[in-house]
Amino acid sequence: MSRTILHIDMDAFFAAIEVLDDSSLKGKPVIVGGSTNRSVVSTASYEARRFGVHSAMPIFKAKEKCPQGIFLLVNMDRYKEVSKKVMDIVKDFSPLVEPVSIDEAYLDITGSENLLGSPEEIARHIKERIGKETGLTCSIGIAPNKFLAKVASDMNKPDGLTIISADEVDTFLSRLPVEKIPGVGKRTVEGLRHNGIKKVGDLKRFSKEQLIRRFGRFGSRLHELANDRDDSEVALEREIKSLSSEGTLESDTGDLAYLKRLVASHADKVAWRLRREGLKGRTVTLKIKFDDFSEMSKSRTIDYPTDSTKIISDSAIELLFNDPLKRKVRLIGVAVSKLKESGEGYQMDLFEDWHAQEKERRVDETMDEIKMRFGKRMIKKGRG
Ligand code: TTP
Ligand code: MG
Repeated sequence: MSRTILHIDMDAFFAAIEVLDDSSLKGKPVIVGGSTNRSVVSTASYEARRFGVHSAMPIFKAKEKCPQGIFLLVNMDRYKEVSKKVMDIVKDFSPLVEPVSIDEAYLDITGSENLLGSPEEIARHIKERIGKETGLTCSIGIAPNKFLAKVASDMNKPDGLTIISADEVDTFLSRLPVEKIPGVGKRTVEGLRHNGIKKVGDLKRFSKEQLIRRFGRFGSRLHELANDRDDSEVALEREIKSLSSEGTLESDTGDLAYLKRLVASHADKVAWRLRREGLKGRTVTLKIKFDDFSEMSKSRTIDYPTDSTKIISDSAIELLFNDPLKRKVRLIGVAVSKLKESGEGYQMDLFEDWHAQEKERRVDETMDEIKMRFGKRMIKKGRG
């Protein structure tokens, strides 16, 4: 059955909120990002983009390109508050809403025509309500699948509304440059071009097997997209109750120094995912499976929710050293539960070790920034 999917993406989100909160910034090149010259731009207003400033560009470079720019610090709590407002509005239009990032969501409105009007009318109505209730503009794409809806929302930014109807899909794909595929990096684009593939439609000449051979797992996705077989569904937001990372060892061991390193690495992964999801947790659990397949898990609840690599890692390592191991270990992992959103108040200055925590927070922030820029595998803390 043909579906109708909407993709909504707010325009210059962080920068637009800053302008909303300070009308003297209207029409000016506003750049939101980190505080030091080593940090990067989160986003820039469309005025600033004209100078060549864009997300992920180092701040010092943005300053070179746009010396008259107004540089502001990220105010995540405020952006989250607005994001919630937007998501609440969107949820009035369909029970099937999938928020994908702070400023973006998919809606499945298949079969809503009778109740809410044509897809275009629904989109206009959403834009109008977001405008009235938040003072911000968004861009919406409408298409028969998620991939094309996302591509469409990006086509007429800002304040855009783009519709790709079912009978336009083929023509659209045959003209769509491959670099517009979400998730396609420079290297893949080069690889594709090297094979004479410039448009998504050009991929049709290749079988699924050929594409997999050349591009790995992503090849199968490329085949789907080119042949209009993006069946991925709009998935409801699930509440995350706990985050974990675990792994089976290459061989069973009782080597505590080695296990300690593994625990630290799992803790690092969990903490990074917590920060990425904007969550903090209070209970740290160490899970162990022994060589006879018996399992054990030990937990420790700390006084305040955390997303710090060091705190989670230290707690898990403490649990590891608490009691002697009764057998060799086959699998080990770390989980964090009792989660809450990072923004939900906790007065850090109530704690004596505020400075230590603040220092760790900065270390984590720097690590995260490097991970985002160069890929997760690049760095591991030199601990353990
Ligand atoms: P985007 O929707 O990619 O960008 P945008 O909303 O600022 O601009 P556009 O009009 O092109 O949609 O991202 C949403 C927010 O996420 C953005 O305002 C800031 C943040 N962000 C970062 O912090 N770092 C990044 O590298 C990107 C791409 C976004
Ligand atoms: Mg956006």
